[in-house]
Amino acid sequence: LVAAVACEELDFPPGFQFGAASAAYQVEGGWNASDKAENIWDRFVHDKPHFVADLANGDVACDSYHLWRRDIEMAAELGLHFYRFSIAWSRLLPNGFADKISEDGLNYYNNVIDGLLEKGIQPMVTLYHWDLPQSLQDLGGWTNPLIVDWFGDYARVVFSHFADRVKIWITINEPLSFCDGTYSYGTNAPGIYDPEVGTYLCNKNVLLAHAKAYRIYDKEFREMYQGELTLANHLMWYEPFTPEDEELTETARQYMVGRYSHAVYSKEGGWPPAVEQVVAELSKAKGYSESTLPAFTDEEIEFIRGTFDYYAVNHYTSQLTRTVDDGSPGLNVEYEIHPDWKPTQSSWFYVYPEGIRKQILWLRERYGDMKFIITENGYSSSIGLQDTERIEYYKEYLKQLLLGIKEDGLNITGYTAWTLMDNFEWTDGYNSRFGLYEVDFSSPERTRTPKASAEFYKNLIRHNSLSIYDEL
Ligand code: GBH
Repeated sequence: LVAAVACEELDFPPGFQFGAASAAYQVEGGWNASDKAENIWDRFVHDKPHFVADLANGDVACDSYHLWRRDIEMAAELGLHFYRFSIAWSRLLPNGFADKISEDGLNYYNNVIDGLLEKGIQPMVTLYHWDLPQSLQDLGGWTNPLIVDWFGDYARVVFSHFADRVKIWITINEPLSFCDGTYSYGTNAPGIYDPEVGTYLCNKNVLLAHAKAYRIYDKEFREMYQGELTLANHLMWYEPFTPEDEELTETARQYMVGRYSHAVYSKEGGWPPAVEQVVAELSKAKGYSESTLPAFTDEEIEFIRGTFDYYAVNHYTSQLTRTVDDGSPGLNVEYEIHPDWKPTQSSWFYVYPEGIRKQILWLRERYGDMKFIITENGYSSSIGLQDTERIEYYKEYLKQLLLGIKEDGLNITGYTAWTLMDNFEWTDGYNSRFGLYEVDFSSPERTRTPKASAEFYKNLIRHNSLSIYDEL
């Protein structure tokens, strides 16, 4: 009896959905195939190759542009309920604008979508995973407010061609990673360092662009297709170093997560007050005449507020936050790693399973009860098929999600492993590997081989339970 109870505790709720994810630039290759136009990652890796480890690039990557049949076969081997992939804007709309739709682009994504559905796998589609058409970057990219309409037009093209078969959508993946990554750190394409102004222009336009796509779907497609949309946020959980650090830790969370969530998910909308305060203080100290965080009008606040059907959680890791009270303006926090947290192959990434549960509880507390889908979670290792550490990682993080579901009553309905196969890990090139399948990047065939974790994931899905692993 005891064993039976213990077993049940490790079951996922009936109907829980498991998937795996990828992103266009990281897997497709075919960077100039047919009429595909250049995007900001193509430009970045060709013009500034030293930004990427080993001068690697995604020109060929996993060659999924040609090998998509094998990708679908892998998804089927794993028994995935859904496969999350992204559409390359510049493959579908070579001009960036909706004036010209690529036939080959349409065919490619139709093939992937239909191929998945034939195997009973639901497509989950991301509209934007960081690969802006270069032509739009040349007009200012995410800092130009017109991008709200450009993105809306792109979204409408995508919906009108694919929304009959795609029911679950992510408009924009991790604005934190590409707004802050580009403008605050200069390490993301297009690598323009402008932390005081650029980052916040990007923030505002991203939120409006997301809302635009959502409103277009609402008005023109929802009645017919009944899909679900939101944006996906990268959530790094912040844990206070000591109880005295709690207050500033909360500000850090608002800066990191609230900046991309409050406008969409909170009752009142707009920027989180703590973020307004931090940026206003900093701007004043730097001599700007007003805050460099662009204000929202009342109409904009209403336009963005409530544009979600679920919350998309991309979570990998946590950090400790420690107050440095040196009286300087802005957010006086230092970020550290707990000595017990195990490192991974990625410099930013340490293992702290409890963080994922705490992060989602925080979201529910701030924004109310809603449906959560884990849209990315996974482990970074070096090359190798015997990836026991990845299996450990999945078990531990999934166990925390089960605790969140069963003990806290969190409404988590799905989980997405990042990633189906090893791929181009942005500025880490091909050194950090997150795949369930290994990819041989030295072979022209880009041979894919299941790792031990693929077998683990397959069994987990088949049993809908972690109970098959007695060592838990
Ligand atoms: C996600 O980003 C992405 O959605 C996905 O494309 C990516 O492959 C996956 O996770 C794994 O990284 O090296 O100090 O400049 C997760 C958040 C944002 C973490 C960018 C690494 C670079 C930090 N990532 N960040 S640094």
